[in-house]
Amino acid sequence: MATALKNLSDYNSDHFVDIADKRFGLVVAEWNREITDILSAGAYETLLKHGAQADNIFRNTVPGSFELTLGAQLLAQHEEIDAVICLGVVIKGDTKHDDYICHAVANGITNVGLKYNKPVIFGLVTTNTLEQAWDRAGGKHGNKGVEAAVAAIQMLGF
Ligand code: RBF
Repeated sequence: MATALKNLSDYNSDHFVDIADKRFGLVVAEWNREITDILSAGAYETLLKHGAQADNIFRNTVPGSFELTLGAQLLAQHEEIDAVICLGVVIKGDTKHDDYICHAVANGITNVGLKYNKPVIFGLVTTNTLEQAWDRAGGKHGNKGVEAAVAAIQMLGF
């Protein structure tokens, strides 16, 4: 597969903008929480590592990934929030629920970002199996929470 093992977890931070005074919203889905907690920790630690202040990171949970859009909007609407990071895990099942959820979130958070003119990052891990999700939460495909935080920082420097 062309994208095998390609990820942003090995990023180059040389040109990162100063985020010491930036405020971040983290929206984390509680569905598959054992995995989303790891994504969330990865994002949080990455923001701190690159200079964000703990007091400037506002973490909120929503029941499932479908609610990430509203959670993002409730944070993004505040002028003082500079970027929002959405984190969730959607695993394919016997029905098409995953399609509906993923498309809704992709469209929804895109619209929130465009409406408020600020980065709203898509940190939704969408996999066929639980194992593939673990691979993306600190496993062989890195930690997508880390990558989501990196994407937020990169966009703040745009
Ligand atoms: N939320 C997730 O974050 N990940 C899932 O894999 C997931 N699977 C779901 C499967 C079904 C059949 C349903 C009904 C909901 C699922 N949800 C999942 C929850 C969804 O995102 C949302 O929280 C609920 O549908 C309430 O709006």
